[in-house]
Amino acid sequence: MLRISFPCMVLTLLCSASVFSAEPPRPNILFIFTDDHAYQAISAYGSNRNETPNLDRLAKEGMRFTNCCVTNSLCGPSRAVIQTGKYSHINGFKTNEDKFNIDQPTFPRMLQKAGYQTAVVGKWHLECEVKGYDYSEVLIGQGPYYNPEMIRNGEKVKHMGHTTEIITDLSIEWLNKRDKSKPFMLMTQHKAPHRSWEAYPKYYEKFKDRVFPYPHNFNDDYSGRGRAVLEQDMTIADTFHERDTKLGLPGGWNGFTPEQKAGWEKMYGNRKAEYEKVKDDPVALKNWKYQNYMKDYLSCVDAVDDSIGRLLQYLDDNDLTKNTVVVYASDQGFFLGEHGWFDKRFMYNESFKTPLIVRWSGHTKPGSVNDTLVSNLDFPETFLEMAGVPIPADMQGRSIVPVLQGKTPADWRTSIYYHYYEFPAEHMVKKHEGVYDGRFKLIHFYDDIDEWELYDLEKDPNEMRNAFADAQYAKEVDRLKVELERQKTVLKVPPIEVNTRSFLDYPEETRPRLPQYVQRSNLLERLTKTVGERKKAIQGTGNSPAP
Ligand SMILES: [Ca+2]
Repeated sequence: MLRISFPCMVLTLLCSASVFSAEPPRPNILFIFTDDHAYQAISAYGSNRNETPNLDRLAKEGMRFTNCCVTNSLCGPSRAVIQTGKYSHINGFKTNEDKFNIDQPTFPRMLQKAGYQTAVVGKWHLECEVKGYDYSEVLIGQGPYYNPEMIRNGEKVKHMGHTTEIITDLSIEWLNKRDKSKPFMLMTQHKAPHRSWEAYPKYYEKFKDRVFPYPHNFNDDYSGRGRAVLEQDMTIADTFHERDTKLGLPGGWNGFTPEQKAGWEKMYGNRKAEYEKVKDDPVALKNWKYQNYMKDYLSCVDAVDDSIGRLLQYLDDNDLTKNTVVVYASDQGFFLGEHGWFDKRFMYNESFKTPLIVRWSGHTKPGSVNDTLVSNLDFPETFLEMAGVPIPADMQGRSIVPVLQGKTPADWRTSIYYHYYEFPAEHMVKKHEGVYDGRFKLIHFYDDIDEWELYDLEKDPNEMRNAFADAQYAKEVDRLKVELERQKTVLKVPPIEVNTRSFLDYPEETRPRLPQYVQRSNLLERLTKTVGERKKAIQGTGNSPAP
């Protein structure tokens, strides 16, 4: 007779019990990520300029975040933060001029080690080899809107067609041929809607004759604020160049097919004639640029929304909806004419906050809206927790899994730290750091400046009035200065260097660190003139209303 000892029998029973009452399978993760997609251009976020039915569907079926703040509002740095869960000063990727050290710990590699199949398709922009993925097919640098050359697992591959559609096709192809015995983590990362917003005829048609409303601070004259906003180079009026207005040809024009050239002509053939009519009237010219900016940008968003629709449909058709977490986010926000601007970089809301929508069946309450302070810094920790992988102690964010389940921990962060480094550089946004606590925002601009700003977002949601020197806010200033120092200590931020002499005021021969871009574009000459005009305008009538 076979004798089985009692402890052994218990163990056998326990083992078989765990097989039969198996935990639910680990979820798949589909991370859909865009470049420069402003929350103001998503109808679920209340856009008054466009409709995004597929993103709206995701929000209706999942949780939408209203306070997802990035730590450094720039393309490459944001991606590095998501790979590592660490701030730019720790992961080493502070500006778009940097290269990412891919050999540091990254979350895709941790998921891969834990048995996930990992893939990335689309924009990579970390200026390094792709590692941590079973399959990768990425754009080179920024990549074009048409006919992209991509790097598939290390080999160059040329594609013909629209980049947004190609990235979607490749994502679906990979989903079809993946190893279905393993959970997956797929990052579908669009180039769109990044500058220079080159539309596809199919999407442009809808916007062709539309007239878009203007943000009410479209004609902001920057009064009541300091040198940082005065000395930037990112206005629709002054900084737009020929590719932005489509008076010039797009990147890769010579490789366009005759059909693509005809499509381009159909969309943009009238621009030169329209320009001739407005070019001598600065007000009409600025408005014309804005209207075209919206047509082009929102067409690119439309293509992204279609892509999301296709991916959601794929999950539905393949019985994957229930066990796949879908996360939609952008690398940061974008200005769509607010303060007269395009681009990002500043800690002001339009660029500091990024859309975040998460659908996780059985976990996120359908149609919920959450205002917890979360960040792109939290994404990798969240993915690791979803996959049951331990979160390394040196990651600086926090998993939002409990937040997604509607149970925000009592000790959740009450403020978030921000730091932007790329100066002097394109758009000339000065270095700054700051903290935001959900209502107040304290910003310190430094390097060739030493100026502070405070905004009360409840009373001044568009950040038009710097309240730093207002005695009424002295308490808030003191409190947030302490909080800023506390955050810097916890996050191990090195000290900053302050210099009060403006970059623009140095004689040419002694000006420090003049980057190539600044030399090439006559930026300083142009900016010096523009800043002079802005100062004069402030002496004049003050902010004029939007059209
Ligand atoms: Ca970006």
